[in-house]
Amino acid sequence: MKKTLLLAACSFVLAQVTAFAQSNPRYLVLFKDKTNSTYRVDKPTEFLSQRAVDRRKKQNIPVTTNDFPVNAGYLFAIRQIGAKVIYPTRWFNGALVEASDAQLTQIKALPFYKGIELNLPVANITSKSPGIARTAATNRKLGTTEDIDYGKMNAQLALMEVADLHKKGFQGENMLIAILDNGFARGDEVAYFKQLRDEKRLIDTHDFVARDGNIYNDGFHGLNVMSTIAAYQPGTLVGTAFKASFALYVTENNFGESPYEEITWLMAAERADSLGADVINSSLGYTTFDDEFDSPAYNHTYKDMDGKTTIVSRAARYATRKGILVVNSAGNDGSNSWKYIGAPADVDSVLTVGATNYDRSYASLSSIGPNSAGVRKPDVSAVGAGTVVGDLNGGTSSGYGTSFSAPQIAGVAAILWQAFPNLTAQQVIYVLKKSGHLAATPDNLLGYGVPNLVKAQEIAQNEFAPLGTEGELLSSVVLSPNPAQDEVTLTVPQTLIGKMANVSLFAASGATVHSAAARLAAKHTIATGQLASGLYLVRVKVDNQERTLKFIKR
Ligand SMILES: [Ca+2]
Ligand SMILES: [Ca+2]
Repeated sequence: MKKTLLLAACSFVLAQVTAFAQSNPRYLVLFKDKTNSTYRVDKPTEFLSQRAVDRRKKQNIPVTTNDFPVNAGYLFAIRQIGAKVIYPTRWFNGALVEASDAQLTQIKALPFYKGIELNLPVANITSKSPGIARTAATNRKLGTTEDIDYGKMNAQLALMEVADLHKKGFQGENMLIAILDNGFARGDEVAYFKQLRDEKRLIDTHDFVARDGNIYNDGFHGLNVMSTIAAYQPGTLVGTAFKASFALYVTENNFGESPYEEITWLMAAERADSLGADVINSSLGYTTFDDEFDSPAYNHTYKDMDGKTTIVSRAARYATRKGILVVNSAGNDGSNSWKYIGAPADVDSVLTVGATNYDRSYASLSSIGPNSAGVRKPDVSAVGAGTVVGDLNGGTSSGYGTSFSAPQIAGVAAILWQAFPNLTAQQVIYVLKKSGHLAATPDNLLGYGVPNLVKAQEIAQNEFAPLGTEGELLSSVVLSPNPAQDEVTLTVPQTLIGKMANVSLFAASGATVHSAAARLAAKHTIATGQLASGLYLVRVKVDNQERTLKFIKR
């Protein structure tokens, strides 16, 4: 089944598509080493964002030479030959290069040349191919009118008790989620992302396929996917982590399937890492390819689904080792000949998501496990048959596929991690699995089943709460908004809720404006309406630990 986008009713391409002039083949050229690097592991902010460094530090993940950018001299040497360097890759230590046969021969003679991934060229498919059926998403009514707050998304969220964490104030603030997909058409217009745009929570975008600087002129599968996390239109649709920040990357080419898309996935994951993303959602998967790539040389087999073989799975594995929580759709091959999960859903450390019906039963489209090394997959599941998604017209549609169960879980993982910031990404995965409705009897259809956030909080509290010191926990207190008008709110991690704290407000001069002891709730609001304009400091003190946060009063 050649369907990379993991939805059952597929998307069509919205706008005109850029024709890419591409004369020479492209290769993922690998380098022998990173010697003579000007970078040092003890100065990581020279090549990683502070956020990326902090994410590692929090999880005790060392910065290594694998994190170094590739040797700039090697890229220069390739360019000197006349070949075009499209993207370098830190993790694979190489570069995606466009080269003629003659240029390739010269590249192979370079002293640092190690080899070519797959030993074959890859190409960005440029012509229309029948790889993806282009039918509009169907708009089936769900017949549920139970809830008004979450509107049509209520039923899918209620199964996981998402509201419980939302009510406590964990809605994704300050969590950064990268979405790798085929495009986000009208993401810049639809009303259900208005709050996201107004609050400037879209912090990075890139189109790795067309490289045209526009993520809104390609497909809209990414829009549907993102809506299940990010939509905020109470009464109609509200996503699982609607206050999170986002990085949106186009890595999937609508015009067919090729190994090139595994490489764009790698490039996007590296960029998400550099930026400091906490979570990656990928509603994508790779099995067999189209056109000239539909050959044994390129196509994957079930045996390759061991989590270590395909380019995209190795890329996902690197991402998880850097402390990113990678969520991937299981695939929609449950009812056809492929049947099994695709790549990178086969990676053991990736949170692989299957699809259920609304009664938590197995949706027959959902790809099954285990991976070919025998690791149980999927890990967890969510509604993927008739998932309510935001559509191109700003309304809702029903989506079918693990494409739409995975991002719900990505948002759920983000808010759980926000509530328990002392956990590692792999511990968040463990907690989610253990909270699943099939935790006692996991299987290869739905894994541990549909997670439950009430149970997940209990598990996290019981098994992991002692691991974070108050000082570490205080470091994840978030103050918003900044600048402020009438009030500022401190969002407090779950593990500090109920603790006695001393909260003080100081002017920049050091004069105490206000000081009070309080039992911490998830949200602690301080009135600031009466304050003169200027810089202020808020100090939160729990036992002998304290943290000071700044804000500007307008
Ligand atoms: Ca584009
Ligand atoms: Ca494709």
